[in-house]
Amino acid sequence: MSMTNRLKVDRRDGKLVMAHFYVAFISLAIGGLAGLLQVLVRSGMFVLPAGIGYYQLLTLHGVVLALVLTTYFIMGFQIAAVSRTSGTLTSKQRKIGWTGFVIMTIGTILAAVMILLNEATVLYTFYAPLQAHSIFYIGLTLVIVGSWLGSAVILLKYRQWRKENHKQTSPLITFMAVVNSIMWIVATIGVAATVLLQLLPWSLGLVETINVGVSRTLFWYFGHPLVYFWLLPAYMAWYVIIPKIIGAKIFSDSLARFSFILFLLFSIPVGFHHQLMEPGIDASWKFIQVVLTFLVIIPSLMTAFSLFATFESYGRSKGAKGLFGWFKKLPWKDARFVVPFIGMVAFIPGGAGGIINASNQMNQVVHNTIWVTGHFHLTVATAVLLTFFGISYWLIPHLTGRTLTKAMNNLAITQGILWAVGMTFMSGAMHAAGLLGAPRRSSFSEYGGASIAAEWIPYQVAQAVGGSILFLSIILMLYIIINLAFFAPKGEQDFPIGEIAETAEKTPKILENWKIWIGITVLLILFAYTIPFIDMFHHAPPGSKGYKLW
Ligand code: HAS
Ligand code: CU
Repeated sequence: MSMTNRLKVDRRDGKLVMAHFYVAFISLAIGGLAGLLQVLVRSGMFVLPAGIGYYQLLTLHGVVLALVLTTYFIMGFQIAAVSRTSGTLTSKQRKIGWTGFVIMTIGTILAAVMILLNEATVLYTFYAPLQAHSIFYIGLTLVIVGSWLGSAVILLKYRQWRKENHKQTSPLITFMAVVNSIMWIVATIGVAATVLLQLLPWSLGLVETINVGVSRTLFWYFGHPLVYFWLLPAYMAWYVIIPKIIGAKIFSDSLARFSFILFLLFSIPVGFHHQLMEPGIDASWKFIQVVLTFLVIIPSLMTAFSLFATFESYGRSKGAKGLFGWFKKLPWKDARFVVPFIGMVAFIPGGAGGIINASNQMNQVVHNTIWVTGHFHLTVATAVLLTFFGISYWLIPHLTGRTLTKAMNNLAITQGILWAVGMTFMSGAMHAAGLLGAPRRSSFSEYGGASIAAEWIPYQVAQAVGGSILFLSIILMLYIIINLAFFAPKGEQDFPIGEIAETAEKTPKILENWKIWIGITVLLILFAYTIPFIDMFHHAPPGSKGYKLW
């Protein structure tokens, strides 16, 4: 298989990828600054200048980081990975990629402008009955449509590869990008439905009221697979790229593919674990979706197992002894490994917190507290983001024909360590304050001198300390990225793609039988959602008018 792998991403494909990355890193700068200001406000020691609202800032933070940065980075990375392993894009495919990029960018600008004008202070989940300006929803629609074109590029390239390579197993990372793209398309149908059929006509005044339950359910039908859409590209790097960087082999091709298939099956029919405290959904359907949520934990446990196996067998091949001797043999001076590794470690408590969230009764303790914010800053904002940073440290010089110098490599390790320290403070304090009942998504308040609120304040100060360290780390990150894009010495930087261990089993053909997997995905979705949706329409309370609470 590795013989069909080309070693370099074509220059024209590289430009398309870099265009995505520029938007992603501009978003990081804006979102990071917003985050810094938020922790300062919440420490009680800082007031926002110039009439900027706390919730306006929080909306900006969530939208540019959770939605814009992630989507652009992922689209860019997947295109690079597929171009590297399945061949340069055809000019038609590249044209579709650019069209998608332009449409997404117009949408992003429209949405961002409405947030800056304080016409869309609805946070990144844009829940009804909070009502934003219609242009905000039009912007979101364009982002979704643009991302479908970006996904189409991946699927078209894969189809072409399949035609040209009968009977062979596809390159692993291409296969993974295909799974993520299919999942994305199926999931975004939900958010497109609520935006186009509910939120947009309602914000335009074409209809007076909205069915809030249906809208939130369609949102979470999309919102949960959204978090796996962020995670899977990190897993692509963990399964395929990290082994090559450390000089090991991929533990098992079939296991990696199978875990991705499980994500496709179980990522979508689980949205109710975000709605466990909501009325209007029968408890038995919540229970069923909680069971499905526990099934989607399995592929992550498989991933953890496979990574430990890779690390341990590599260490032993280098002569490591004892239970943990392999640990010392890992390349601790290579930022391309260390930065994502910090992400992997963070995902252990991050994932464990997720299991707590999903456990029905425990959700009552943590729901809508800042514990949840702590959870997703470990998962998306550490495990995923540090992996994306780790990827950028070799992919950007690869695409711009430069090299990661020793000095930048060391700076990148510092960046990762600063992130770990800052996030330990910030996320740790968020988890602790959440258990004491501190609400999420709320500006600073002493709640009329309530003694319980006084207990939260030291944690809010700790969050500000952590958030400030994280901001320093972002500045370092941006400095390194600018160096790698424009100033680093010319040279060759590898695009590492791991090879499969000789001991691994042959990959069964059924793993590429899309009819079966997409079929089961659809059946599971219909099973988990049909009756709850019928109930929601049947027993709908009167619709809600729009609220503008800012
Ligand atoms: Fe979550 C809320 C449940 C994973 C993101 N989650 C959120 C929100 C976000 C988010 C953004 O059930 C807030 C949404 C909002 O605004 O309201 N989550 C889970 C569960 C998992 C999970 C069960 N979440 C993620 C991932 C995210 C993410 C991944 C982003 C990327 N989450 C919930 C629930 C809520 C929720 C409820 C709603 C809460 C509420 O009430 O509102 C699972 O997928 C987690 C499984 C993962 C593991 C960890 C495996 C470990 C690995 C690392 C191996 C490392 C190695 C290296 C080998 C079990 C793979 C170590 C080496 C050494 C030497 C140490
Ligand atoms: Cu979820």
